[in-house]
Amino acid sequence: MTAITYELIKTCKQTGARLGKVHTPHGSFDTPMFMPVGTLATVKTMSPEELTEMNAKIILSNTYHLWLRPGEDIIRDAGGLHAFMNWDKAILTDSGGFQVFSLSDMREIKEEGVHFRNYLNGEKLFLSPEKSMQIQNALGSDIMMAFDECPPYPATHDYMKASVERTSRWAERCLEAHNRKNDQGLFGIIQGGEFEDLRKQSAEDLASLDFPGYAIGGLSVGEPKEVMNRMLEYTTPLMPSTKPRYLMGVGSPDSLIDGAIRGIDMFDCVLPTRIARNGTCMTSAGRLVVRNAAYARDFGPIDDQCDCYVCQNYTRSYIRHLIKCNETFGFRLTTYHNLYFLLELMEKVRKAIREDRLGDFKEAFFDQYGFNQP
Ligand code: PRF
Ligand code: ZN
Repeated sequence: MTAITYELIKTCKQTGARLGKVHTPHGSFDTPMFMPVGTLATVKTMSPEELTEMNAKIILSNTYHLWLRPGEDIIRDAGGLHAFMNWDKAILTDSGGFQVFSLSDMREIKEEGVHFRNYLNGEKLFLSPEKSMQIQNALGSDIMMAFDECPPYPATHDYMKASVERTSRWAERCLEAHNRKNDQGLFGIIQGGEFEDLRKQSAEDLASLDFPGYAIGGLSVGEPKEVMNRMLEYTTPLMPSTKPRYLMGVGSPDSLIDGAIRGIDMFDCVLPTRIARNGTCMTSAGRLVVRNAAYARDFGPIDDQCDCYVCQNYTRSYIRHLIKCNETFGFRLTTYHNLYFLLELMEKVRKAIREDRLGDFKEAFFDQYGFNQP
């Protein structure tokens, strides 16, 4: 039995985008889908009830952070991550590799794994494919990610080739070490940076290992947007069409639409929650920095086209005041709105695919959001 299955419902005649459904042991979700990030077993400032209310069906959490605090043994003894955090829908956990690379400057990559220092206290640590699987098995996420290397941008072809080959060997070790295949699905991660030949090699290596889903990593790491779109166009046709495709760490509204058009089914990003906590909102007319003085006496909603709980009940003026005073409730309101905005955007994208008009939708959305401006 496989824990994760993908059902392709249709492709958009105008763009080729995919409408589908992913089935997990904790419920199904429609794709393309955005996954809110809850690194430390909480989507910062939101309760599970609020996430449910805004129609989130799957959230993401992190192996690395939960390993350090509170430790995977505590979460296993609590009955797994779902029980620990009171979230009964799907959870995806990232493998820890990316977090080690982005949080630690003291690290050494070896064939067996990565040696690095705990970013909290400097203690020496070691993470490997086997260790990542053991932690993710203890957490009990529905979708686990393979332990990979995401090299910084730009990297040389030589470095990237060695890295891709090691990531493929690590992927094989992950499959070997994963011992809850009946109720947890493990996704492989395609790397290769901006090099087509290496993307191809990575995609083929991983496809031969038959994972229940595949991610594209190593993008949105500082490269120009055109490079990301070109790599997606090149890579998604090399991925099995019967499995879900996940673009890691991408969550700006334009990239979600551009990704869906190139055949991506799943996305995650800290962007909506992170910018919310410094007073920035995503709206149908573009980004709005609600903490700006211009909104001091603005008694309208964050987005007059949004029907979320926040936009129905609170004004820009009030939210600005809360955030200027560092009041927690202000961060809750902007976080709620931003997540609602992206989940709603994906709902509109799915409707447009169903009706074969995602290209028209993109055009209209980009005009309104301001992406088509010179
Ligand atoms: N690998 C893993 N997690 C990730 C990435 C990756 O390449 C990215 C790159 N955008 C975000 N999160 N394991
Ligand atoms: Zn709203």
